[in-house]
Amino acid sequence: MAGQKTAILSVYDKTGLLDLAKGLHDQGVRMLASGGTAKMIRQANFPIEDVSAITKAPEMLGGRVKTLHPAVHGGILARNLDSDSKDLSENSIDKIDFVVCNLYPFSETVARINVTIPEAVEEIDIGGVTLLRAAAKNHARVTIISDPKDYHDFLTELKNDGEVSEKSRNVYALKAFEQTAAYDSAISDFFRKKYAGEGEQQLPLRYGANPHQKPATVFMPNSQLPFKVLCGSPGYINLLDALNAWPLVRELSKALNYPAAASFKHVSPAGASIGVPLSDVERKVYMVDDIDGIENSPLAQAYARARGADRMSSFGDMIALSQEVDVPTAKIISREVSDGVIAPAYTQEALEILKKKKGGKYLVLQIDPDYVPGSEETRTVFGISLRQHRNDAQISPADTFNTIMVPKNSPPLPESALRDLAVATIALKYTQSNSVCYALNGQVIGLGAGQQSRIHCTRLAGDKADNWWMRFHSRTLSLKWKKGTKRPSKSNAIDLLCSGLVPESGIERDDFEAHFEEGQVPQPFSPEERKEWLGKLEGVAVSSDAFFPFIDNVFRAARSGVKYMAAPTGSQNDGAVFETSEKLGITFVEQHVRLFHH
Ligand code: 93A
Repeated sequence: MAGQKTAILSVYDKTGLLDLAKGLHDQGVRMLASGGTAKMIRQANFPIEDVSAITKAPEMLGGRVKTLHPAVHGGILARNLDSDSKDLSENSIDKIDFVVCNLYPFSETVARINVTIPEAVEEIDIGGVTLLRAAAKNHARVTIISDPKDYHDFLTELKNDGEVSEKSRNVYALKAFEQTAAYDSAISDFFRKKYAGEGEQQLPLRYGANPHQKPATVFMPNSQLPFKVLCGSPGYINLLDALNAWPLVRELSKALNYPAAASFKHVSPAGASIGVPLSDVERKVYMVDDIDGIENSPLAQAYARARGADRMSSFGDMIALSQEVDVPTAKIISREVSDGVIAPAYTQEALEILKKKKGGKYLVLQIDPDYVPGSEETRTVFGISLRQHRNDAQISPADTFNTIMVPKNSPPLPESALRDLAVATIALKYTQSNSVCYALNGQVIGLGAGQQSRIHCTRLAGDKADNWWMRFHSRTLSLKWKKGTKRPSKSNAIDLLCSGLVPESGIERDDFEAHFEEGQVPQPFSPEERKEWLGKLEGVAVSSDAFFPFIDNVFRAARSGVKYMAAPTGSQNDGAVFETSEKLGITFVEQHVRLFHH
């Protein structure tokens, strides 16, 4: 029939098929279909031809080849070009106008428990994917219907207008492309689990964020994982920590040309530092005064500082180290409560030490130091995908902190301030927002993470910096521990003392006293003692991941010895913030890049 349109139908899900066949028949469309599809339509007494009517070849290989034929794909892919028409007529092929197809249920099949590989293989649709893809490719002329939900609108349009509009064809083509993409990723997901060596391209995890969140896995779609598991087995949160902590230390080390370390908990740093040499007092405060060889290991000193910044938060940490891990660093790690470590390399001896930790279950990851992630990152939240350009903003002590807002005509910042602002700012880049960080001596001394209010961040970080400094007070340094007191118990008692929370009575008081030698329980700090000692904290640098909306932040920072502040600008109160900083003797630097991180 001249001008008659032709449709190919090949559907696994036969929902709505007879209504569709009726509609197409009513519109005078010639219908061709694969075996089961044709059978159902024929039984309903609509005129239908088998695909073999045009291919002149039977379905074969038990259905593996049904529609794969030039008579089908030539008819679908031909454009309205003379050369294409010539090719078709020389091969006696008719153009196809509509393709209706949906695929074998691969995902449903592999979701079954104990599905075998041969069973899964049989559900890999080849001809259907080819129909979808060919028709979608030629959507300039061909309509591809891949979802039974679209039958109604498709038929309505055909009935009313006698054809399908370009706009509809575009939308249907997009849907078909999305379907083949999802189908292929379901197939590769299945075979990645079966064939990719464990730990190479994928790794099953015990569970996700919580024990009931199973199954859980880590994988790379197109390449090997950039890390190896040398000991233990990583958990989901371990990896979230490691994959934030590693880029932090790599960046810190590159920016400041020092070995760097970070101690992570719940996807924020508890501490981060470069390997500035430790003084004797610092070694004592950080509980590393008995580590042999630490003075010759900048990496060990970096970790001592990162771990020592906030020992309470670092309890059970995930550690990142920028360089090959040596024995002094491994020795510090070996006696702390910690979950795991990620580093580019380990000396044999250091690795042996770490492998003995936690009864052989300590997590040791080796990261490829040359691995660079792609520029885009995608995550799914509540079933919805979000994609963004990775935060590859560069923070450098030489370039990031040059715009001094106050005091006017201020000389360039000293090296130490640039270093500390860089440490604080790079730490924030990998901290859950809102975040504010205080740094001194090349290390984080107080970090406030994940607070919805900026002032709460500034206070939290400031209180941590104060607590850190109270640990340097002679009273804290000369505590007389009862023999056998464990390191975490010492940290807890020190934290109570330094935070001004020493219990006065009751069983909490008994518990506190139990850590000290007879008659050596420390006196709490009086408000005057605290004020006097905190007054000696000076030269501190503060960075913020976004602007300070109110001057209260400056007031709070000034109370913890802050001399340098860096933050993005853009608040209505910028002027007041600068003015307040100047009055309090603080140099305020504009840091041009907002650094929210989630
Ligand atoms: O095994 S296949 O990949 N080989 C083919 O040539 C082929 N053509 C269509 N499967 C093929 N199909 C699929 O058959 C379609 O995607 C559809 O899911 C199914 C419809 O088969 P039937 O019409 O026999 O029920």
